[in-house]
Amino acid sequence: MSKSESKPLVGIVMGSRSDWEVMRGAAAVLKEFGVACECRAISAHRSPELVSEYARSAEGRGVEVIIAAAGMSAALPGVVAAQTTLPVLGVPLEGKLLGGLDAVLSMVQMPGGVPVGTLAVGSAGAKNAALLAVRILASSRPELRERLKKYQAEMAEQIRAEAELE
Ligand code: RP5
Repeated sequence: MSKSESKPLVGIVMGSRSDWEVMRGAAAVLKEFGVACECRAISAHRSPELVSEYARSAEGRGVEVIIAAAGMSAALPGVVAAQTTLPVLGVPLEGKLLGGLDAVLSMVQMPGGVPVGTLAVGSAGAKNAALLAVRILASSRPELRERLKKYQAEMAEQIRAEAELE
């Protein structure tokens, strides 16, 4: 991917601006890979029309993958997935009561026919959603595939270098 390509290929949406602290981690990973993204706080419950507008227009703007994060009664990924054929990656976020289990249960109970690929809760999920988005994009972009291989190799090398505890 050339550094000059600035058209957003990934859309990151979240249910509230309060989710940005975690989800900026996804944007950071995409930046590391030179993948442009657009980030929006839109709520399935508080602004349903805005979510529809977003989901229905994303493909036309050139977006290829949508990452959708939400906490509590986490409807956003499913509502987005219902209105697009783009792959939707769901990131459950921690709420105040159940540590994110509530959001996990919302996302993994999508009815057949409306797929949402659900990641881990919180910052690990945000990071992995971005990496999974890069893997999806890499299927038709060999340069991204090479960057992913380098990323994995460097990660393993860092673990090897720090493996010894005593
Ligand atoms: C969800 O409710 C959002 O995704 C957020 O995680 C949670 C709380 O939102 P705020 O009350 O902080 O706006 O819809």
